[in-house]
Amino acid sequence: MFITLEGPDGAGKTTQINLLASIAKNENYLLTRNPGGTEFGLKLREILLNDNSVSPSAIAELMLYMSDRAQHIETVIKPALAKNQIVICDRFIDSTVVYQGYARGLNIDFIKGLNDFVCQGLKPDLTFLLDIDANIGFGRLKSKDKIEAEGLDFQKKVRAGFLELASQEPNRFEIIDTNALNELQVHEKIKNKIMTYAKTLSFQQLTRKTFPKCEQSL
Ligand code: Z5A
Repeated sequence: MFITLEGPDGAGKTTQINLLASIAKNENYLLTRNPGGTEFGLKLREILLNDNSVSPSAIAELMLYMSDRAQHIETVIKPALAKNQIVICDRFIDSTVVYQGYARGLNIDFIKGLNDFVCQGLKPDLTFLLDIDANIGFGRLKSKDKIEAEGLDFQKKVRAGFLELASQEPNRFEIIDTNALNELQVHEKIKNKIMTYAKTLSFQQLTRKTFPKCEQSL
């Protein structure tokens, strides 16, 4: 099972990944992130978000996020899924479509095609969209990295982009409105959904093994 957390800046993804770590201890989970889920990715992350001495163009930035993802999938995500681990990733393909596509203005279909190429058929089973009003999310940030420094209008495009993607794939996305929920309330919602989803999956796998001819009706 491959789960991703997405959302505008300040929506609480990092907080939720940390809270999930508390239930992940005894389970077969891997918690990871984009960008920066590998040693190579950490170097790219520094260039992309913190190093103010360089300014990659929008296309160069896109390619760096894709490089980070390619390495991450090959060396971390695929091996973990092959060991039947539940992989939970802080940001993934949707962030690229939203930040480099909807917000920076690069071609969205081209980015989706690049994602398909880099992911080699891998797609999240379930994506939590932590939705937040851009003003509130932006107000929560204590310090701002290079992308967050783009400002409030950029954040508004980001939020609208995520909501648009969620409307295109309602079966994959689970939207959580975090505007009026505290950190633990959001955590409960995420945890419950993951537990329910995991049970449904194991039930389906068991049924497929026992009644293979029923597979199409599942
Ligand atoms: N990016 C991209 O452009 N293209 C791509 O393909 C990918 C990424 C993969 C990653 O930075 C950046 O890379 C990101 C998009 C871009 N944009 N930026 N910057 P990151 O991973 O370091 O940053 P982030 O994912 O945006 O995290 P963040 O900005 O730190 O926000 P967050 O993780 O969503 O929020 P948080 O750190 O958990 O919480 C922020 C504060 O709010 C903190 O004080 C919490 O205690 C508080 N908080 C959290 N939840 C709540 C609730 N429910 N109520 C009240 N207060 C809360």
